[in-house]
Amino acid sequence: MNILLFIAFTVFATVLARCPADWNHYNDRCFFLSRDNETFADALKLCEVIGKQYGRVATLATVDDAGTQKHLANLVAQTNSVEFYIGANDIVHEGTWVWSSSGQTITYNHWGPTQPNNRGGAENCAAITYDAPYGFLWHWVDEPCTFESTYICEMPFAEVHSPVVG
Ligand SMILES: *[C@@H]1O[C@H](CO)[C@@H](O)[C@H](O)[C@H]1NC(C)=O
Ligand SMILES: [Ca+2]
Ligand SMILES: [Ca+2]
Repeated sequence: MNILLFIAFTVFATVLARCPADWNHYNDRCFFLSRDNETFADALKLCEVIGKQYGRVATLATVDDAGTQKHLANLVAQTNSVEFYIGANDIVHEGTWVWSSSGQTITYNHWGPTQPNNRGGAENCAAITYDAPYGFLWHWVDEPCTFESTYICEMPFAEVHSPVVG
């Protein structure tokens, strides 16, 4: 094969594979469910490391509307884990919840009963959890950031670019 055609084909094939095989596509993002339990800081770091393998900036999931919440709830319900970190945290200012992706204050939330309660004055990281007897049906809970949990990474859904040739 002509080398330029080969390169063009490779680039084209790569951008068409917009979410890696083990990632889930929803709207403008790709999501990844971990199987490992990590602290919030380690989870965030690991998302970034995984994203770099695909040349993208990955972070913990930004659950910023009801559609994304519902989609992720359906996705995590298919796993054995009952708790997943998302990107919301109030580490910098107690009570001011921001997304790790953007630093922007959250505008949508899906807190469970009595959450966020900052129990012990030390709960600054959000997870979605299933605990039906307590009314948590993949609702959000604030946890100590040192709690080790599975987590959801996200990265942008790559745009389709024009192939190099053609
Ligand atoms: C993660 O933590 C959960 C809950 O404590 C546990 O059931 C599960 O086995 C852990 N997973 C790993 C991979 O350690
Ligand atoms: Ca807090
Ligand atoms: Ca809490």
